[in-house]
Amino acid sequence: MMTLYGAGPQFGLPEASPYVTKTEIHLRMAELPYQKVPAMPDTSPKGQLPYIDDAGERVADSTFIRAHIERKYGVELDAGLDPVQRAQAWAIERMLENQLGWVSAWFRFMIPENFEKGPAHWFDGAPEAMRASLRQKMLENVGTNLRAVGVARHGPEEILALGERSLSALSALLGDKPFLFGERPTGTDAIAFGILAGILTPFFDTALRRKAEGHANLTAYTARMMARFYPEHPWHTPVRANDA
Ligand SMILES: N[C@@H](CCC(=O)N[C@@H](CS)C(=O)NCC(=O)O)C(=O)O
Repeated sequence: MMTLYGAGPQFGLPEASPYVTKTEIHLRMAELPYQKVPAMPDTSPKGQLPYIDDAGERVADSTFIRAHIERKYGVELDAGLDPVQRAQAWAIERMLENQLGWVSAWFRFMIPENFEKGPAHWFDGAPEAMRASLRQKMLENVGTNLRAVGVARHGPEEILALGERSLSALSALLGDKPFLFGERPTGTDAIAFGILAGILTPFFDTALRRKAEGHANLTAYTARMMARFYPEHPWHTPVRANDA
C-alpha cells in the first residue's frame, strides 16, 4: 500500500500542511488506498512535505505526486474539463500555491502569537536545550523564503490586501457552483480547499481569516469540501458579522 508522509492533524485541521492536504484529497478522489505517516520535511527527497512511497518508488512534491498517480493508476482528476478549463485550473493553482499560500504562511509564522501557539510546537519533542534555537532557525528560514518570494517585503496591510485580491478572485471564479469547475470536484479543488481551510481554521486569529469569512461562497465551499473528503473531521461554517 502507498505511504503518504505528511504533517498530520493539527491547528483544528485534518492535516496541517495545505500541500499534504492536496495530495491526500487527490488520493481520496482517485480512491487509492494509502497509509499516512507523520514526517519532518528533511526526510523528503526534496526537503518538503508531502512525499509518497509507492512500492519503493519515492515521489516528492504534490504536483509530481499527482502526475505519478494519474499516470500509474490511469486516473484523470480533471476528466471532463476542456483545454481552456485545464489552462484555467493551472493558473488558479499557481495563484493559490505561489501567492495566497505564502500570504497565509506569513500570517501563520510572522505574527508572533500565531507562531507561538502553532508552528513553534513542532519542536516540543526535541531536547529542551535545543528547542529555542530550532524554533528560531525555522522562523528565520521561513522569513528568508517569504522575502525571496516577495511577500515579506511588504507591510502587514499590503500583505493583507494581496491576500484579499486572491480570495476575491477565487470567490468570483467559484461563483455559485459547488466546485471550481462545476458539479464535480477536480484536481484544483484539492489545493483551493487546503489553503482556504488553513486560512479559515478558528485556531489562528488573523485579519486574513476575517477577509475569507467575508466571502460566503468560500466558507460554504470549504465546509462542503471538508464534509466530502474529511467527513470525520468536525468543522464549522462561520457566520458573517452582517448575516448575524
Ligand atoms: N511545491 C511543494 C510545496 C510543499 C511545501 O511547501 N511543503 C512545506 C510544508 S506545507 C514544507 O515541507 N516546508 C519545509 C521547507 O520548505 O523547508 C508541493 O507542492 O509539494
